[in-house]
Amino acid sequence: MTYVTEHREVLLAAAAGTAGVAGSYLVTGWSPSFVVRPVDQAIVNLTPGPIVTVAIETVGDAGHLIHVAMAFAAVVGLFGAIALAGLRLSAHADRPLVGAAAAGAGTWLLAAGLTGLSTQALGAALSAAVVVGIGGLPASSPAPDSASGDDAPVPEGPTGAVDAVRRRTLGVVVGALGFVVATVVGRRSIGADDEALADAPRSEGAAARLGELEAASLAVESDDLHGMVSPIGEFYNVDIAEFDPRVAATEWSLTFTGETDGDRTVDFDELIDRPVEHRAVTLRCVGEDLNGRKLDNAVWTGTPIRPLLESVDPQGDCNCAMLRGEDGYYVQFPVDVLAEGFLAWGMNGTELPPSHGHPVRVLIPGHWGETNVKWLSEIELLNVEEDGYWEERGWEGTGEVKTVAKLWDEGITERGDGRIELAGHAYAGTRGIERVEVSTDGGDSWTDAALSDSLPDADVWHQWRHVFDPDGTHEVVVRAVDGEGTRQIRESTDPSPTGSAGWVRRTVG
Ligand SMILES: Nc1nc2c(c(=O)[nH]1)N[C@H]1C(S)=C(S)[C@@H](COP(=O)(O)O)O[C@H]1N2
Ligand SMILES: [Mo]
Repeated sequence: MTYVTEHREVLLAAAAGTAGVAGSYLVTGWSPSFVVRPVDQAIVNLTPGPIVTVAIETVGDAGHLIHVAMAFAAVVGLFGAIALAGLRLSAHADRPLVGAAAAGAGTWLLAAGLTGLSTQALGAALSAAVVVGIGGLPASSPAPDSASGDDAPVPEGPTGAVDAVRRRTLGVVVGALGFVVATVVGRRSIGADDEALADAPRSEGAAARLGELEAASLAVESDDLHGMVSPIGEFYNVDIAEFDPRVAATEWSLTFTGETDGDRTVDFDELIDRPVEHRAVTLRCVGEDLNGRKLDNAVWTGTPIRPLLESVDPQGDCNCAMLRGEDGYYVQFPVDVLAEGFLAWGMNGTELPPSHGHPVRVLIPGHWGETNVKWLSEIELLNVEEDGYWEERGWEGTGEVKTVAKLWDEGITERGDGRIELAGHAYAGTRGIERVEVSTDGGDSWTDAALSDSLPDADVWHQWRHVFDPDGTHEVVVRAVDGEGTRQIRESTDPSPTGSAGWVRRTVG
C-alpha cells in the first residue's frame, strides 16, 4: 500500500468518525442519549480525585471542556477505527458497499453498546456508513489502473485516477464537515430546553411572588444587572457531569433509606399534592471567586421537607443524612439542616428546568450551593458521617454561606448627569443583610448604600445601590453587614476549602 492511499483512508476514516458523532447528535441533541456522554462519564469517574481538585483550582470551569474534548476525541477515534476497517474491506473486496455495511454495523454496535439505545444508534451508524460508502467508491476516472483498486500502487506523477481519487476524497471530507456544521446549526436553532421551558405557562402563586419581588426591588441604571430575580437561562449552573440526567416526572421518585422506621418512597404526584409554597431562595457556590458570578436568586415552587422527614422517623446516631442525585452526586449534612429544606419542582413560575434538577431538587436555606441536590433520588439517614462528593475532593462546603457584597462590571454605570452609580447584590444566607457599606476612597470613609426592601423569605439576597460624583479615579470598596450585625470578613481567602472571603475592591473612573 502506498503512502497516498493510506493517508487518504485515514482522512476518510476520520471524516466518517466525525460524521458518526454528528449523526448521533442529530438524533439525540446534547442529552444523555448522545454517544459522547457515556464516554465522558467514564472519564469523569475514572479521573482520580486529586487530579479533579487540581484541575478545578488551576483551570476552573475549563475542566469541563477538557474532559468533554477527550470524550469527543475518543469516540471519533473509535468510530474512525471502525470506518478504517470498513474502507480496507471495501478496497480488499473491491465492493464499496460491503465495507460501508460493515462499518455501519460496527458503528451501530458500538453506539448501541455505549448508550444502550439501539434505535438512536442508527443516527451514528448511517452517517458513518454513508461516508465509508462514498469514500470507498473506485475512481471513476478513465485511467486504466484505477480498476485495480485502492491497494494497487499509485503510479508516480499526476494521473487522472489519482486526481479523481484526491478530488473525491476532498469532496467526501468537505461533505462530512458540512454535515457536522449543518447538524450543529440545525440543532441549535431548535433551542435549548431551558429556553423552551421559560415560555411554559406560569403558576399563579409563583407569579404573585415574582410580582412581590419586583416590587421590593431597587431601581438601577443598568439593564444588564439582574434585579431581585435571576432569569432562567442566566441562573448559574454547577454540575459534576457535562450531561444533565433526563428524568421524567412520571418516572421520578424519592426514597428515604437507612436509619428510619422503614424505607419510604414518594412519587411525583404524591409530592405535588402536599402543601405548596413559593419561596425566594438564593444560591451561592462555595467554589466561586469573591466577586464571582455563582450567586443567583429565583422563586421556587415546592413543599417543605420537614413533615416528610418526620414521617420516616430518622434514627441514625450521627443525626445526619446523605442525599443523592440521578447524576451520581451525593452530599452529607445534618438532619436538622435538611429539615429546614424545601423540595422544589418549579422555578420562576415554570417547571424546574433540566439543568436545575428536573423534576425535583432540594433547596437548603443559608448553606452553600452544594447542599442543594438536583435530580434528587434518595435521602439516606446515616449512623456515621460520610464525606460527600466535594468533601472527598477537599472542600468543606456544606456549612453556612459567608457574607458577601458583589460589584460586577454591569453594576457600574455613568449616568446622564455625570454621576456614577454603583449597584450589586449582597447575601448572607439566613442571617440576612442589615446594610451594605461603600467606600470610594479605598476604605478611608464609608457610606451606607440604598437597599432593596426586605422580604419574608428566610434565605434571599438584597440589591444595593450607591451614587457618587466622580473626581478622577476611585478605589471603590464594598462590604456587607449581616442581619446579626457582623461585618463581612476583611481578610481575603481563596474559595478552597471553605469559600472565598474578603472585600470586593474595584478601580472606577
Ligand atoms: N445532583 C447534583 N446536584 C448538585 C450538583 C451536582 O453536580 N449534581 N452541584 C451542586 C453545586 S456545587 C451547586 S453550587 C448547586 C448549583 O445549582 P444550580 O446549577 O441549579 O445553580 O447545585 C448543587 N447540586
Ligand atoms: Mo457549588
